[in-house]
Amino acid sequence: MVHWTAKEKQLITSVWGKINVEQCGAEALARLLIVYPWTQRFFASFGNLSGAAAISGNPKVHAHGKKVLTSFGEAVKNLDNIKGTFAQLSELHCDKLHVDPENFRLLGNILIIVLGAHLGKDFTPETQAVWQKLVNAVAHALARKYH
Ligand code: HEG
Repeated sequence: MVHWTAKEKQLITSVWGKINVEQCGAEALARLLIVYPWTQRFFASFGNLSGAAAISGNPKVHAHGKKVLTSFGEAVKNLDNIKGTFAQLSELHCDKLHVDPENFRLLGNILIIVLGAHLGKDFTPETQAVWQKLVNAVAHALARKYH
């Protein structure tokens, strides 16, 4: 199990309190689809993904990005049980959605970039390192039920 110090927990919740989940979630998913275009294959039902402008303006991308980051927020609220929190979602992504778990790491790293862009100098190296630890833990938990 990943262990969190009181300081780490405080840095995580402080960032979470500062960000707009809808906006950052939409932006992170859009960037994933733009920077790693092969990830578009999982979202064939989302309509027009032809190019950065279409992706960024796509309402389904926006809604799904919000959904994903809101779900990510369950990790923030359950730092001491991230594996349990994502057990069902891990099964869903493996068995039903067939999402390659490498994509969880890609999205986590993009989320770090989006947070840095939104927080500016508030995103200190210490905060960045803790968030890197968090996105790694979430990616690991989401990949855990894969077989
Ligand atoms: Mg996933 C559905 C969470 C990364 C592809 N994702 C979902 C749902 C949640 C979720 C809560 C809705 C589940 C439901 O309907 O019951 N996803 C989630 C998290 C993360 C993540 C927390 C990582 C932090 N997802 C992720 C990545 C991909 C992906 C990286 C693909 C590149 N998710 C995916 C797809 C669906 C979901 C294709 C179904 C979308 C739909 O058709 O509505």
